[in-house]
Amino acid sequence: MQRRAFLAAVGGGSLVALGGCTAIASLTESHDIGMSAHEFLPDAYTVEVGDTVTWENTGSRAHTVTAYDGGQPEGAVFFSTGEFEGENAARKAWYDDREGSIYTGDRFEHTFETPGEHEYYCIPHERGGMIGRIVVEK
Ligand SMILES: [Cu+2]
Repeated sequence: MQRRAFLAAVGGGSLVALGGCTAIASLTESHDIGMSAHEFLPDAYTVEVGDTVTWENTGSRAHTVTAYDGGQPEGAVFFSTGEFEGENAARKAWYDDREGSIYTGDRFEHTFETPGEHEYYCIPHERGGMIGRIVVEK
């Protein structure tokens, strides 16, 4: 009786361990959008309402993900690294203190609840064309 209970516990333990490995493996591969030195990869990405998009800085320079206030569908929630209230606040914080920057290996995620096109950019590399778009379908 006791031996059987012990074996059952060991069996359960290895299942948990395997589950842990799987979780770690998927964590390292689970971004949707990467970032090179001056681009979002890919720069256009389509999801469905309620989906969460994960960005990861896969490059070596600091970047931001900053929504354009004027580039969102009606009623959409503003999104940005640093979780600012709006684009002006995000820009000011970045120019003042580099707030909102994400560095190599850092991630940012946002859940899109409003259908339509969401335009965003990286504050330091906007002029270099680091601009992206999330298309949210119903
Ligand atoms: Cu950038």
